[in-house]
Amino acid sequence: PVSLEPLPYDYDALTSVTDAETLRFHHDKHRATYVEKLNAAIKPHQELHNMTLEQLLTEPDKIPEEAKTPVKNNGGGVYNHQVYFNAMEKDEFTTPEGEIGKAIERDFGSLDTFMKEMTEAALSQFGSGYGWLVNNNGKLKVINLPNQDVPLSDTLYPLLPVDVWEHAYYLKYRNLRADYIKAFFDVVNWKEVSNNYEKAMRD
Ligand code: MN3
Repeated sequence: PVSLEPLPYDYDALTSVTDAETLRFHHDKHRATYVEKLNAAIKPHQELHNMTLEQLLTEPDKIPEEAKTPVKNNGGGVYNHQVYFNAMEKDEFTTPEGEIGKAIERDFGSLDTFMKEMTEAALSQFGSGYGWLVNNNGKLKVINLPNQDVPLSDTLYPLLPVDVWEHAYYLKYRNLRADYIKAFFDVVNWKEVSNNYEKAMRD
């Protein structure tokens, strides 16, 4: 079974983007529920127990029919929240360095242009979902995906998500999704994004 990873920081560590109450609900309730429901969905199917989370999400042919939808939705919820929570850090605006910094300049022109495109993608996601910075065959790209779909395939690898489900921002920002996205950039953990990029280029 998959377990709930602890947050890599305190509940009050990200106050420039979110408050402790939102973070507590987001992690201890929403994220935990995806973990519980994924485990419940795979429990009756012995053949799924040795598959990694990535395999469960990228090899749908191996999933029995009745488990396909719950594995996709809840497995995606587990995976996406893992990438999201790890991609933030204690309040401190930093900028991407090294290879990821160069790749952002190469593919977007500047960090500002990247942030504009990422904001646009996250804002225009109708309903629940995420804005994503992804590696697309060696090129960085910004996309959005609905619900808990994962950008994980032969051609896509996730680098940085911004969760735009209302549970991520509604307590503090109400309907102002744009304000939440703007503040999100203040807590991006670029070291983690850089690690994700290295993984994407290696695999
Ligand atoms: Mn969420």
